[in-house]
Amino acid sequence: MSYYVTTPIYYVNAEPHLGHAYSTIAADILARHMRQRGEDVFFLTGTDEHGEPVELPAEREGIPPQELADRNAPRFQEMGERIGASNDFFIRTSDPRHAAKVAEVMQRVYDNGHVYEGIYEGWYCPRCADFKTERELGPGNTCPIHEIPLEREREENWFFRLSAFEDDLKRLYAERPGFVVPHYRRNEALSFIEQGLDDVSLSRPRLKWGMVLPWDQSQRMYVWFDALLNYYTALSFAREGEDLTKRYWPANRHVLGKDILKFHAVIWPALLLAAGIEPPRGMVIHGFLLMGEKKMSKSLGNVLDPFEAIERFGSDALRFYCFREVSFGQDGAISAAGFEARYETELANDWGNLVSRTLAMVERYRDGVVPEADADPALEAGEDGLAGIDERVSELLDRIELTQALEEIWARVRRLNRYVEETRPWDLARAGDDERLDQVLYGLAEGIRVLALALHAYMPATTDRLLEALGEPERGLAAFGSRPGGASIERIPPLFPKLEAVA
Ligand code: ME8
Repeated sequence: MSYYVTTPIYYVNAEPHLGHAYSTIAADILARHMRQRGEDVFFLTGTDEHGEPVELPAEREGIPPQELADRNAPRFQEMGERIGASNDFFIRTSDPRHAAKVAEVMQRVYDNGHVYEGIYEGWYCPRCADFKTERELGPGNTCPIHEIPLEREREENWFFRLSAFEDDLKRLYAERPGFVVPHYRRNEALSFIEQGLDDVSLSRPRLKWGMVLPWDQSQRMYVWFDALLNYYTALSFAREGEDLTKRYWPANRHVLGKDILKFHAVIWPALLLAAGIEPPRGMVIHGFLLMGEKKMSKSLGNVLDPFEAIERFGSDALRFYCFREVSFGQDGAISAAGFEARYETELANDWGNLVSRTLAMVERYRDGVVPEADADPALEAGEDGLAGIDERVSELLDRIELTQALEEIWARVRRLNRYVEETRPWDLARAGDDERLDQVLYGLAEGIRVLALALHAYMPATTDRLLEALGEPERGLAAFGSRPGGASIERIPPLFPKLEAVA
């Protein structure tokens, strides 16, 4: 089956920060997990290069917006590579192939009678590229996200008849209970729809940096229309000489932050319906990473640089930390000190030591060959038993419980550590209890193999190293079934070296 997952496309007004990396990692975990399940996955990310969020900072720097985009888009591409994102394509909305497809879709919306000319008046935030309702305004008519004073704007423009889609949207939400997850974000979006929808402005006469409307050359398109369509347009040109639309559309999951819920959960499906295109199957809304009490954001200047964090801790540690520290879906504070603490206790000690000890004991007591033995029922059974961990993780990831799935895996890491303490293989070796030692070493080697497979979507680089050392070429779910002993293993340097050694 096909599985299409996307991230938001990020504004190229500045360099990427950890908030962007967070969405990309979440989508990457889903993409990698679905590949492990043998699905035909397409994973898209990219950059949003039009509109005032890019035009205004470029103007301040005195350079053309395309130049700013050309400078920052490669940084987002590089961020993806550094964090181990396995995206199949990176879309840039300044790509003329995107523009051509957007024009085609928007012309259909026009031909279907869903746009009209009118006058707009409202509070506009140029950083969000969004009009705020009176209810959304911060104190003193400020943007609640960027904390800047907003201007009251009045202008003539084209409107998208969003109000006409109220019933269609309600039906869509009723038919697909999992359309927006988590459920509290679904309720938020639905209550927004139920309060009654206003039409939205589709073009802006003052805008200099954006796509011209196909039916009115005097106006440029409001950036959100061109941006949302990236998820659809990319499939038509991502692969040279092939149109992937039929194969992957509609998307299974759009991953995004709660700041852009309304655009995705309300405007986006309506726009697709207006163009006669099937809406996406679902979207995943996460909370904000906070530094202290505030959202980490470029404009507030309190960002954690993902490049620096990777330099110090490695990309897998960063991927792990984000999903372990902050319960996926909720807002959560992160900090360098918290990262360091989790790195030491959970990655270097719990997991890293378990791996090192197991490999060392197999080498010392069994010449580096995993003994042939039957599985120890003590490791398989119970709440935190190894049996069925693949199904448990799959079931949780189907519900987009990224933090809970990781906790399930971690419960088994802790269990294996307890097992080492309880069975004391060194005593078994001293006492010459070969049969029991075989069983314990087999259980530990199998345990870390299965957990490495389960952790693979979260920490692809280090689990690859470990699985190679264990002589396990497979990454798919099929490999979760127990493997007989006999494999030769290799000792490898610590997966997560102590930080003193890193610094
Ligand atoms: O909104 N915590 O782009 P953007 C968690 N171009 N996630 C965060 C975050 C934080 N502190 N900060 C940013 C745009 N994000 C539009 C999107 S999509 C068709 C167009 C993540 O550069 C999160 O996914 O402002 C958020 O929704 C997105 O970056 C906003 O990125």
